Amino acid sequence: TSICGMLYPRESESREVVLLDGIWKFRVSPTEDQEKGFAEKWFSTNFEEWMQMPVPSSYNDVTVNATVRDFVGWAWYQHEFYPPKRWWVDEQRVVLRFGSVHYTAVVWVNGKKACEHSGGHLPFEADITQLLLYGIANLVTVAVNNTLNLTTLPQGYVQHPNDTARYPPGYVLFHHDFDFFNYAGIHRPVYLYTTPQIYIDDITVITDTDQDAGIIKYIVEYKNKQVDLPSTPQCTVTVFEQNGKKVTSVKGVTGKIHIPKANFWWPYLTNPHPGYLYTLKVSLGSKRIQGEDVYRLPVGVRKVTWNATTFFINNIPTHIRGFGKHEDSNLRGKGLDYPILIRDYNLITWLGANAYRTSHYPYAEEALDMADAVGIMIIAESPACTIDYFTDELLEKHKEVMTEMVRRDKNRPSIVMWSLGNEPKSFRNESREYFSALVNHTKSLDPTRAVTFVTSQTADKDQAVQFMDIVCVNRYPAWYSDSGQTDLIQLQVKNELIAWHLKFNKPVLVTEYGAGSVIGMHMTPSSMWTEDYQVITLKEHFKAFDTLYKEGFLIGEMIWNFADFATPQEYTRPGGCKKGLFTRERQPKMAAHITRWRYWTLAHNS
Ligand code: GCB
Repeated sequence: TSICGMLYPRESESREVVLLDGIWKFRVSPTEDQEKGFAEKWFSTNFEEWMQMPVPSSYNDVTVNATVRDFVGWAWYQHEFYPPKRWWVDEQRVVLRFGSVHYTAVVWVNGKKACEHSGGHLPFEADITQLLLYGIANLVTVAVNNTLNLTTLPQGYVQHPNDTARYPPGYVLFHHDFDFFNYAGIHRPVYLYTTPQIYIDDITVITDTDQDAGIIKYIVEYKNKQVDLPSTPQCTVTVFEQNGKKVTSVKGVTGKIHIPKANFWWPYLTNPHPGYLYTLKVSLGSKRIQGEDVYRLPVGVRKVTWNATTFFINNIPTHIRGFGKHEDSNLRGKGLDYPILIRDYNLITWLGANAYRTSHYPYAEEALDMADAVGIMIIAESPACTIDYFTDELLEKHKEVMTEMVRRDKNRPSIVMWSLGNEPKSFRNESREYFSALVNHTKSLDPTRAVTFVTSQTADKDQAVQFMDIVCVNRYPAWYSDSGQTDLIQLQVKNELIAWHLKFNKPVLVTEYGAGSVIGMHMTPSSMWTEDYQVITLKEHFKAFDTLYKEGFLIGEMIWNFADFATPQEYTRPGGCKKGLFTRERQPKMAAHITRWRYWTLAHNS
């Protein structure tokens, strides 16, 4: 892990941002010779053969080629760019930043290695000032490998079957236990940005409320590329209202800002102005000596707390109404797409939801910017979906990922909980020490938010929930158990959730429940896979939840899933997971309409 900050690239009077997105050159390694690109140094000159590939996007569904769709191994991207000469004249520091590349990435600029990163859902960057050439084309090459193994997050398995009667020699099978397609490629924007030589490397804010006043504690970290820095650079921090009006200004690289009668950050539908964001303008250095660096950070002032039964935002008990999501859409796979992103937020507010979980990995920063601004509470999940084997090596990787996640997202008001992972084999004894160590690590990085993970176990079997702040459970009565028996849902949900609360004396949140439906399929009496069955499944859960809210320990309900999404090919999935309220094209099923009715009713009654 690097100790640098990971601020989102933002333009300012001292910083330029250039987007390198577009159509890049792309090729895959021959299956039988995965090292070929390295041996032949594909990064040193322009590719001799290539196809065209959009960036950002998963590469899998864009071509008509099954080899590309199902590819496992090293795939290669290449692109040319021209840095403007003024960057050289003004002695700017230049950084190349990838929002995410799945899974392992090696990056070269002009034939020289710039950086490597492993982990498919978090940004990485490299200072490429010394690698740039001015006056001619610059070449960036990225090698991407989507192979997963027992020390990656998520885990995966590569098999080399040796039964020659059934498989040709050298045949490779790739397998994983998590339930979504292992899309790969350059998934999020690629930026070049500049800073002065003395620059703001990181900003950390922790906010609090005191009656109707807001408090922002901040730390600015800076770095210096020059050897002789005269003295500590000057730092000025100014807070602005959403309308641009100045609130106050303080000096120093650390400090505490007091805002009388503050506009707090509230979740959607709890306040006429949810998602209120101040702007924190940080100015570092003096114009006279070194040039000044300026960065503007959106800041929401709010406080997250909880006790044994209740979850509070700004001391107000808050129920969570939402769902699990995926970064998934037609053709683009997991590639960031602005129309899909904005459509999703329009559907989220149409539903009257106030929260979602970034199941099952950290989402694009652009998506979380929307959550901050709209007032959507986020349970930010790590990419640890379905851990089967707990080892020390995996724990180290998992800690590193939590460090990178918190570093990227620590300042976001929308994030109210960190989820360490989804449905690990937490009935195993080894999961106990593993999760206890991971909670401690995460709490040391961020003591202000709840830490949890999502279990699929029952209260008597689970070994890891005991260390968590909130009990988060996935249950599928009348789907994976007692298939077809929707009349059992209320009884089972009540008994299971009460058991959790009685055993651990913690608030309980249902993070997944639901049923699959193929849009347009109807039957009465209802039957699995029809829209009618999905509606009845949700309604039976609603009735159980209403009783449990009266018991006082249930803090919310989240449906699986917001929209249908791609899975590996399986005989249990008709073209993907169909538990969406919306189709993969983001059109409503019947279930979306009843959820909308429910969520708006809950919002009005709270
Ligand atoms: C689960 C998993 C989720 C799956 C879902 C399903 O428990 O957490 O990733 O997609 O069930 O539909 O099977």
